[in-house]
Amino acid sequence: MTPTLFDHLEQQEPLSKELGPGTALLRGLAQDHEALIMEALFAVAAESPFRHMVTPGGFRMSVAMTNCGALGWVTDSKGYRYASMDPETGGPWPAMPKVFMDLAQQAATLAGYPTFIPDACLINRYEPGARLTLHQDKNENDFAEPIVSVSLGLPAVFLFGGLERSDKTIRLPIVHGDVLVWGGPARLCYHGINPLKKGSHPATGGYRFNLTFRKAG
Ligand code: MD3
Ligand code: FE
Repeated sequence: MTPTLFDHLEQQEPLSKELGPGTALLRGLAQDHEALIMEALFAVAAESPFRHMVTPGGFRMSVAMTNCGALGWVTDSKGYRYASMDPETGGPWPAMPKVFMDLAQQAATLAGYPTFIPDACLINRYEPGARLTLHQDKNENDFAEPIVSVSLGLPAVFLFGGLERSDKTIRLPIVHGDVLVWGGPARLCYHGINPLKKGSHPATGGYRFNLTFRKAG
């Protein structure tokens, strides 16, 4: 059955109890548009290809990344930042597809952030074994702005902690189509993704993709 607007609203309350105020888990919100989203994602990647960035510490990230929108997240020997140009192509990042913007704004509105206008969409591609170790997202200008995260393809275990790296983490299984909104007191919480398990998904093959929408500038 197709989820209704009301279903998504109803699901926010139990999640807020689990992850804290300011958050919302909109299970399956992206599913209705999965074909359009994947088509747009591959069009972005045709223009700005996925690449494994190397951190200032010299580590090659296991997650491959690209971006769309006015700003894109990058890391290199000089640090972590948002940039208006793709360092691989020398040109601007691809425009944010309308289906991305519409989904991000719908999710933000359902979560109580009706004025959210993202200017950056980081696209993460996970292959089996790829992971994101516990970190905070601190490269954006205004932490009052939420982050909207869209998961596609293979399932993952999301780790969600507190404001200190040493705080205890909870494990949240995330599947294709799930949309998470992180704002308010949760915005600066540590989080990560456990190593991806091997598998195959009809929409993405052997990968998991994650879109994170931010107002970075
Ligand atoms: C909780 N991406 O790109 S998205 C990232 O699935 C990132 O690729 C993960 O963490 C992924 O930085 C997780 C969920 C997420 C994003 C931002 C958050 C959770 C967050 C900011 C604060 C708290
Ligand atoms: Fe993050």
